[in-house]
Amino acid sequence: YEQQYLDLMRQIRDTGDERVDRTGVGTRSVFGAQMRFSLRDDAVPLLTTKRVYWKVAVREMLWFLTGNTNIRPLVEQGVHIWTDWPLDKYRRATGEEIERDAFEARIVADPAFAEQWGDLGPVYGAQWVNWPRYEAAGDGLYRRAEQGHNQIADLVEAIRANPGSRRLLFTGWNVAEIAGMALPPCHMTYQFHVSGGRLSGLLFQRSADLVLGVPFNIFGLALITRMLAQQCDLEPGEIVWQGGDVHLYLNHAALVDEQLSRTPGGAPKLRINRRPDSIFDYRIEDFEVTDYAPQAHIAAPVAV
Ligand code: THF
Repeated sequence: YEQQYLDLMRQIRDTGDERVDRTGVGTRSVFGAQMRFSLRDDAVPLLTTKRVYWKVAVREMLWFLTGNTNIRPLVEQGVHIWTDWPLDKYRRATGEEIERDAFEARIVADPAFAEQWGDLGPVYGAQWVNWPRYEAAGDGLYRRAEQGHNQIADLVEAIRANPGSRRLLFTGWNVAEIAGMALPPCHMTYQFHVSGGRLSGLLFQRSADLVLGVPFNIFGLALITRMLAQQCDLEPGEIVWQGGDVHLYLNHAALVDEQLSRTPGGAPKLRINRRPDSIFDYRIEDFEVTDYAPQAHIAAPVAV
């Protein structure tokens, strides 16, 4: 299964268009790519040609499901993958050349500081579980309702009630709120499909950093599909990852060569050791990865 990822990586390295991107780092990219992975028998698409910190991806997914959009709960758990955006904003706004570690320490120590500087705007979680809903307030006016749409809760209900539906999806792409987001959603739309008692998941990702983001995003897709299947008493089927602009950052070139020189091995498995009462009640200890013996981690800089 991992060969699909490595083939895509090689294809972009060898044939991708070189273009200037938003971050100024520069990328090579192809437009439109698909990968499919089976989830049968607890199989999980975790790369073995480098270590992927899967618990970081689980913690991120559980954070999305809380609806929280502040990095504070992530940083408290030692998850640093969202720190660079608030840090960049803070540095620009204040001119203070604060180190990343010091910034994170302040986020954890000072709730008011975290509230002011740690929020990413209405990104993933906010849209997934609390998409703004408006109610009539008379005179043709509308006001924002206290409680928004919970797309995830609605999805669980919809899969249970109407598994043949072609509308089993949720999305983070809220056009009206994109301007307020630190970053518009990359992994933006998830769709699900039930066939023969098995639940499959598909992700459309508009922009895909193949080295850093995609290994997390395909694992995340497998994870949410497994959680939904468990909640809906279905067996896991397969996942389909669909990318729009799929790219390699030019400053990752040497790391890409290193990864492509490695041979994948093993068949990691994901076990969920408890069946929580709802999709919102999973905890990090519920997840276990076995048969995972990856090659060394490859550290790569993130383009902000
Ligand atoms: N921006 C860019 N340029 N790439 C991305 O992958 C990305 N994301 C999210 C938003 N913007 C992005 C942030 N997600 C890492 C992983 C996921 C991220 C951001 C960063 C990362 O640095 N991973 C390292 C270290 C992990 C760790 O130390 O825990 C890794 O090697 O995996 C795509 O969703």
